[in-house]
Amino acid sequence: LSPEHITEIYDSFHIEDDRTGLSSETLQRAIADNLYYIQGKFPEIATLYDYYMAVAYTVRDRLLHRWINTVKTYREQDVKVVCYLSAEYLPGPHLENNLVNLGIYDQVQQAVESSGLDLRSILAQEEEPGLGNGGLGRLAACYMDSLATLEIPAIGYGIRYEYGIFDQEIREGWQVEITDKWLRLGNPWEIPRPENAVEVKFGGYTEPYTDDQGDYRVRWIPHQVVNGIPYDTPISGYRVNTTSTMRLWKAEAPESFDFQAFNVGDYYGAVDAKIISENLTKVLYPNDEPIQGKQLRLEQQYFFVSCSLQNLLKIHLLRGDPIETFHEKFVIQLNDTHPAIGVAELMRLLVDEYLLHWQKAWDITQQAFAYTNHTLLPEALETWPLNLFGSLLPRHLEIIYEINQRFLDQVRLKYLGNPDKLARLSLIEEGGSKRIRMAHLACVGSHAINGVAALHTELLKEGVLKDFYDLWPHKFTNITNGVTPRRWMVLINPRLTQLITREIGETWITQLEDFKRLESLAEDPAFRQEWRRVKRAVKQDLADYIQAHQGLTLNPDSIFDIQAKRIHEYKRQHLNVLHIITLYNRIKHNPRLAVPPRTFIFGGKAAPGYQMAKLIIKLITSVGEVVNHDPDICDLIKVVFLPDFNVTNSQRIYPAADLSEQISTAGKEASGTGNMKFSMNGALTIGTLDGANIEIREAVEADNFFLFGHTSEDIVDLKAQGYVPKTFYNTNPALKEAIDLIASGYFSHGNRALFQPLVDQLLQADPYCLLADYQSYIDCQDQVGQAFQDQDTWTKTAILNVARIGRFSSDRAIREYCREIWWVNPVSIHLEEYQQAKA
Ligand code: 8GP
Repeated sequence: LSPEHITEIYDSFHIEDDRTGLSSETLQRAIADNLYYIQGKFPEIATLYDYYMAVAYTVRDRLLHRWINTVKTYREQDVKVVCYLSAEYLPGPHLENNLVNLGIYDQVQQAVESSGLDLRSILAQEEEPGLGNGGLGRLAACYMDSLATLEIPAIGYGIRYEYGIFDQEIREGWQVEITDKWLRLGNPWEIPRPENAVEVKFGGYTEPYTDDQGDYRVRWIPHQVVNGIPYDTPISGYRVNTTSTMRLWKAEAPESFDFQAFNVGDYYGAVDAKIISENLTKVLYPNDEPIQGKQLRLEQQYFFVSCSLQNLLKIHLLRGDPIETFHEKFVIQLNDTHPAIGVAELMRLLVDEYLLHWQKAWDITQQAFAYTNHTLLPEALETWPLNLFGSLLPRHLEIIYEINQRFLDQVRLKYLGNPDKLARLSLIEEGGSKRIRMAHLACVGSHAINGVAALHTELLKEGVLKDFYDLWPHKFTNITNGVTPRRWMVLINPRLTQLITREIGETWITQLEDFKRLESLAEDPAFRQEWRRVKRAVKQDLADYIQAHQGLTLNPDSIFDIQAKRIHEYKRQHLNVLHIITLYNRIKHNPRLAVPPRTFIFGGKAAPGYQMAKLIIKLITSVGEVVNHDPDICDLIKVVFLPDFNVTNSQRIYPAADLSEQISTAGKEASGTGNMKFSMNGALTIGTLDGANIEIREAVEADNFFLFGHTSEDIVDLKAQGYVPKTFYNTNPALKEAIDLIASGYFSHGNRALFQPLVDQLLQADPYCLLADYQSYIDCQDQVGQAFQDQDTWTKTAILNVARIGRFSSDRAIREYCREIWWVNPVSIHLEEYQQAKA
């Protein structure tokens, strides 16, 4: 359009009050309107879900004009943008979060109530997007929230999985996986943009040619082309106009029919091709399973990365900027190695499609990318078999060879006559069958590499990435994770939010360090009493929920001792179980034993192919079956497994905890973020010196944290000396009794075989050193039990935990990324005046 036409359109453009107004009357009108015109329903036949959709569209309208102004401002001001590339996002339900961020919770509640409805039951209709496995995906969502709140220009790119992480049901104590059909009833938050579709190539071969300048060039003749369709979801910031974009890609066949196949009579073959393309974004891969041979997973990674980079280059050129300044306008964060293929893809785009010279393209690439590592577990470090990689991405394989050759030439100069060093650093793993090391590609192609907690970054530098650290120490930084206080406090714990805000004001919501002002209140007995009253009420809420859903009666005055996270041997849910059995045995031996009542609550999914993790779930539920119904126990111990741990369910859990279990083997948990959510909501932590626990303990101070277990150094030494778990078993009667009870079939109706694999693993290998940490854990739990008897001191400690947790806000983490890695600045968004007047 000509500029005159555009001005004309703007002049005639009017945003109706019904789409922007924030008064409860206007909102009520808008909801009725959307029910009628979007859902096509009238009140007599509308379902609660229809109302949810009507409210969601009403709120989305309010976001849209902030979103449009955001996009417009970034376009006009030529700002530098953060591009977060992540194969996973776990944003949780959008509606309530948007109400909080826009500051219209009360108005919408009133509007809904005037129509005779209840907001909580409308909110409960929302199906959350389960587009991630756990920590890594949820971190991406917290960072999107903080980026918008801090007014940092950002786009989050990812995959629009049709089926997210499976829903978990528990049947006869076992996990059963159910397909997550989250899109079944429609998704009001996303806007498809088919006009911005891009093409992604796969397979085929490459051929050299000489360009007009006489330069040697390569072109890629693919075997298959898939279309990427972007679906945009607006991400609101807290009480700012900035509304960022989460852009997720869906795969589609370029043509709905392959006409050639159709014409020769192969109708079904033609439809097959369509199905094959669309399979690409069908399902999220669960982690903790070997990725060996999962070609589709590599296809997914390349697909979303290629779509995203093509999209970025297009935005850059549309803004009228020359291709050479790409890295000045965009910085691309790799959320783990899943999008690391982006390094080779950007090189391909710059060299093959935009015809830059290699060195220029490489400078741009290295300056654009940065890489975050999220795990030290060797089984999670991605490598791809060379032949699989080459047949899927022949051009990228050539590019990786070239990157590697130039890189190793540099290494050779630095480490004369050290072939081991070369082999260790190479992007290609030699030996049996060659593989591409994605972490190495990420390191070589990035200007910054970070771990997610202080210990984790140190271990990266000493361990898996040591050779890279020796080569480029300046590239390494630590950025300890954080979580957003908007969702993880304001939204999930309104009672505590109100109490805190009444005392210290509301600045903490965006400056969590202001929680410091609670310190002096910890000394105030009246405040402590109110705090306790809030905690009691929140625990009662969870007890009611469990009563209603599982028919179990819980004692809200017992210690709510909670472990909620993915089920994994390194996270040691079974160590927690050993403690439960130990307590059980003690009470059985001495029925008059004075122990404070405890409710053990577990939540978490096991990867569908991870048998040992599934057996741990079965162990928890089986121990619960016995303990919960044993009259000798007099309800002193209750064990609950809450099915289907996801963002929605986790929101009921964190506020209700007295004790947060963070008991991974030291050196294994990169950071943890659940530890921060529990502590922020006033739980005390029992934990090892692992991940961010170390920094949390430093922040809240040692006296206010229950520490146990071997350090990561101890664990290394222990293993170096030849760890023999049996020794601990043979010399510790309580431990032996607990393990023997499992082995005896006591918890499995006499079936000794059931838990044998778990018992064998502990006695023969115990790779995560449960037995070595057992006694220290039990002693520490005894201290917890003691401490809980003194409710007043316990409360004081809880308040101090909250007061000192400010550092673990994702706002702090994002500020650090901005300052140290991204070099980006905030940009304020002003709503155009006539719109502002209306608002
Ligand atoms: C997780 C880490 O396990 C956790 O400690 C950390 O808090 C979180 O990332 C955010 O940094 N890592 C993963 O979820 C992960 O590595 N997933 C990929 C292996 C699939």
